[in-house]
Amino acid sequence: MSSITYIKRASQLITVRGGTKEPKRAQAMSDIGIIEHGSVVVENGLITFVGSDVEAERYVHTLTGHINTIDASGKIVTPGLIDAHTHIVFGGSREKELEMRLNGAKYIDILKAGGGILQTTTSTREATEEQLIQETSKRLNRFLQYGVTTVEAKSGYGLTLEDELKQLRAAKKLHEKHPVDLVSTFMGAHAVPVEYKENPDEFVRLVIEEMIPRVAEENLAEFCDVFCEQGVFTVEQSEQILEAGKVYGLKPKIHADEIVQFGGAELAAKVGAVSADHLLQASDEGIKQMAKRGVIAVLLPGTAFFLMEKPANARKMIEAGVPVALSTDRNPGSSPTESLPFIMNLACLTMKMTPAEVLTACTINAAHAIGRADEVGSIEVGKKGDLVLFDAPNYQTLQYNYAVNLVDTVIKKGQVIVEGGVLRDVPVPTT
Ligand code: IZC
Ligand code: ZN
Repeated sequence: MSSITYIKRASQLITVRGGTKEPKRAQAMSDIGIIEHGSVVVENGLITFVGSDVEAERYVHTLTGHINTIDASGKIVTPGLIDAHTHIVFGGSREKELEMRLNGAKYIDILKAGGGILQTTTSTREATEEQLIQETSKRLNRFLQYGVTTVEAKSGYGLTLEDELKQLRAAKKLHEKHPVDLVSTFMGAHAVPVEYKENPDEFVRLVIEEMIPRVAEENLAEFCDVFCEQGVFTVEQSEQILEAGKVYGLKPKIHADEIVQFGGAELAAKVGAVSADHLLQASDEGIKQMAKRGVIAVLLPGTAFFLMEKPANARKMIEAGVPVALSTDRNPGSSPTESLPFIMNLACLTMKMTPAEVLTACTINAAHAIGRADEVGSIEVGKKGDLVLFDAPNYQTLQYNYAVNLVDTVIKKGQVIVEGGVLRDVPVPTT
């Protein structure tokens, strides 16, 4: 039976069209393809019509079968938001770190002392795949309530072959069963586990020779990521890991220049990374090279906020022609939030991105950062019917109101998942 969803009378339809082939850069990031008084039609999960209300009425008259009509009067409609950088699959929690940090401890020192990522590694190793699925489903449900319909999910809290596979298998099952789509990244090089503390190169060898081939063989990830940072993985180790991933078809991503200027942006350009993420301390030369090579900057202003640091220089990157995406960085240590709309607020208020640039960064550019620009990230014919109705008459209102949730309706592949801000019954996936 065919299913038709017709969303009409949007005060503004924010299509973000025109960026499917290449991510939007510079001035093009401000071009969000607004249709005033616009309508969208989704048939069998895919968008089949985008245009004015008047044209839409004519189109809908040609259709047969039941039509689920949604009146978007007074609201804007955007593509489903995309979160291109999360560490969403994990066990345990780290709330004690806040008081430690308020007392002056630094995020990286907590890690070096065996806490931080290593603490989450202990609790993730203890969790079963089923427990990881249950915990992560709750986080995905919250993402949906914030209008997020696609998320990237990194491994990196297992740090043994079996525990990394467990995290990635959990993400794969969630992708199959939860309404949110997940895109997986292997990040075995997230931290050096305690058992390799005295011999980090041996751990790098394990990542390269055992983990990457197995992850690729089981088809559990599309990307490979590394925490390239002073005291974590060196530029040389990161390069070896990302090059090894490429041999197995895993596209490179990199946690770059978050805490100190370390050459991460330059390495991203050198290995042809799809994205370089964080970039708080990226050098001018690194930014230039990223622009030249087309590396997307995934900026995470929520992490800077939560760690009480100065955020990345988004304006400099946009002006240099680097395509910018935004993400929550959802993880239990440096960014415990699913609110991508709040990250959008922070991007405006702390990095001076404009409301239009911010929308591009959380839709089509984020889609490019996870290799999904041909399927999602804009409201264009042929793409998935992933849409959000925000209770705002124009897109500026979305950024003007901060830390409030203006999501009214979330539509995933043409199906209404969130209605009046409330999540409909989502079956909790099981293994
Ligand atoms: O658990 O702290 N930055 N990895 C790199 C993280 C943050 C996640 C964590
Ligand atoms: Zn991260």
